[in-house]
Amino acid sequence: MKTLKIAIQKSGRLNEKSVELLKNCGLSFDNYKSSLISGVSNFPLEILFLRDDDIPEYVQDGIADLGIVGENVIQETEVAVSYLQRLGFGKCSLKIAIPNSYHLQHVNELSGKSIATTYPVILGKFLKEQGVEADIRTISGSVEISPGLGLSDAICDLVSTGGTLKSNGLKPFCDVMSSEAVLIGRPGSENEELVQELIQRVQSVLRAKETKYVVLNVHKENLKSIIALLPGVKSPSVVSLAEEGWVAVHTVIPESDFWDRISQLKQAGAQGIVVMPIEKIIL
Ligand code: PRT
Ligand code: ZN
Repeated sequence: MKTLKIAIQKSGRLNEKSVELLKNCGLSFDNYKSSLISGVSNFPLEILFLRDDDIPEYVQDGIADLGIVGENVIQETEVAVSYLQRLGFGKCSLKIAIPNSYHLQHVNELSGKSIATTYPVILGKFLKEQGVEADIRTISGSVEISPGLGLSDAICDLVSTGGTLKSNGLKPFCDVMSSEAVLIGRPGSENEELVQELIQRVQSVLRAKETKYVVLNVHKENLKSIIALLPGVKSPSVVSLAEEGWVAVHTVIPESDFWDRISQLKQAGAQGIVVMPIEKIIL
């Protein structure tokens, strides 16, 4: 059987979460910072540790079967890879930002202005779509200091908290794209079965992350209204308690509206609510 290869970032913002995801998939491997490749002992898989910029091409060219990388890098490198799964981490937006002293209202007003970026391909497409003719200045890093140095009027860079823009006297002007880490693959991979097995493991970990396991006690007279509030994978399990008239309800609740649901449950008579993380959900 062929050994699959997955490329992940060697160091940087996506490394830790990528390693954590693979470990949560039950894969056992050493994560030595010095090595470029690591074998997985309990799955036919090798992990390649690379610079994120190289990952899309490695996958496109078949050097790796799979990769974990930000959408921004995929779009910028313009490679032919398929998105297999959005991973929910590394979230950020590519934004055009302008100095605080500028009072621009509409994207059109960027015409004739210079914009420094490390994303000339994505920015070029965006400006074309908007019908804006601006001067794109491609630089290799520290984009945020370029207006201050007089190198450009505006910048186009990734933003997550907005702190970098703020501390450089810049403000967001418009969104170019939003991005998160994605699992990518190559259409028609020779080892489709193993790829599918890995995707299923990844999806079961992601599903589990989106939900919490909840156990609560309720008097039988309130059980109906509690059940009406619960989604569950199917229906909740109801277990009798030693105390007459009381039951324990076991269920899963989506992380997204968790606190709202808990307060509704309390109002409906739930007591002794215990919340636990879920490791995997296999459908
Ligand atoms: O060495 P290698 O080439 O592998 O890494 P890198 O330095 O190119 O990338 P790295 O590790 O910085 O980022 C990897 C990926 O993380 C990016 O491609 C994005 O998909 C994602 N990501 C998420 C971010 C950010 N958030 C982010 N905030 N990448 C970069 N930033 C930078 C941004 O460029 C700016 O300098 O953080 C600064 C802004 O952050 P805030 O929080 O101040 O807004
Ligand atoms: Zn990079």
